[in-house]
Amino acid sequence: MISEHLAPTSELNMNETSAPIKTAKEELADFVEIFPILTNEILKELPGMDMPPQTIAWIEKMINVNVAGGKMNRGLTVLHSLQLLVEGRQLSRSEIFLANVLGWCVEWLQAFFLVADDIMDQSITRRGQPCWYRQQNPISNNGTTIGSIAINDSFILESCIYILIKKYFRNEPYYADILDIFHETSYQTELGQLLDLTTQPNRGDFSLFTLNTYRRIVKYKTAYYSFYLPVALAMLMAGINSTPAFSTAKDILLPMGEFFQVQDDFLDCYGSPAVIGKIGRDIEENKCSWMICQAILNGTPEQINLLKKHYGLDNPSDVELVKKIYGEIGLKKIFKDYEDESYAFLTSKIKSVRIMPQEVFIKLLSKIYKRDL
Ligand code: GPP
Ligand code: MG
Ligand code: MG
Ligand code: MG
Repeated sequence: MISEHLAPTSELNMNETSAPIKTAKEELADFVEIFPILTNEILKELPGMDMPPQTIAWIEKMINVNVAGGKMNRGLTVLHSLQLLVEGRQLSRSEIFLANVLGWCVEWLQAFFLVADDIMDQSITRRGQPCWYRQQNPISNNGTTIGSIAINDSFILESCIYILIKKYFRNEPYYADILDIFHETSYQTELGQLLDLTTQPNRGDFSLFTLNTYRRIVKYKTAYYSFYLPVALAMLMAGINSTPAFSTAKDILLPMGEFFQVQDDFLDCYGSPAVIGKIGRDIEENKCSWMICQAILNGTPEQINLLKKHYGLDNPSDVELVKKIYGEIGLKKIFKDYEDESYAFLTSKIKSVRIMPQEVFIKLLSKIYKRDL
């Protein structure tokens, strides 16, 4: 059981008073509260690096727009998982703070990816406002947009992660492990993004749109960073060093991440932009989406031929036709059945876990099952 893998309590608790038990709302407030502290850690180094006020203001705005304002599920998962991993013992205030710092590092990583992803996917909105690269350049006096400066901004967001980790974790025994996992996860996600982007160019050729290809893409582009990373960080904080525990976590969290991306693809087509904060573009962008893979598996030869003609075109009437065929094939029902099957599959996998508390996984699954944003 988990206690065998934990560092001695004294090492984690450091004679501090335990924090009082919090409601979910208070936990969220604690998480949100430290965001300005972390942003300030980044900003306060800049005058000493001879950065002019205009540049500091740019970075401040860029961080506020892109890192804050998401669902924060990934970020909060670090603390939630740590709490469950220590099995009943109350966390100290400093443990809660450090778990939340790591949670924000995951949110910073996500911001780095999303700023760049929106450029690559030619997306229009994110979290209910124009994507960063489409926003007005605050410095320009002639109404130009941020445009390709957003590429560099995404790099800056990535660098912030390592500034924060160094500031708060350099003396922790697991410092090298968290650096490694952020680097490894970034690489996995970048490989996933490459797989995503390279299944996109050949419009009308459906040979790459198979479930096997799809599953490889989403495992790499989404599951590692969104599901495995936050839990693995909590495990490292808890002093877990058993390889089988990390393998077990991966064995559940990667399929859970796949399920999450299938939902993302479904919502890209059928979600409400007012709720999800983004306007779907998977059809226009010729993406190897779960929707098109399922349409190919379930459609008649005539329907598939029509899809070949109209999928991947940035034109509202073609998109409408693709959605009409999706409706005829019954993709909503196919998705609903898949969601129920995935839930049953993941639940039964979780029930067989012995090496760590099952609640870590149950909590995550309950956050995403039947989500509409
Ligand atoms: C989600 O794909 C995957 C990512 C955001 C990872 C991007 C990785 C990079 C290395 C840039 P998506 O395009 O379906 O997400 P969304 O629907 O939110 O645009
Ligand atoms: Mg993308
Ligand atoms: Mg995208
Ligand atoms: Mg998407």
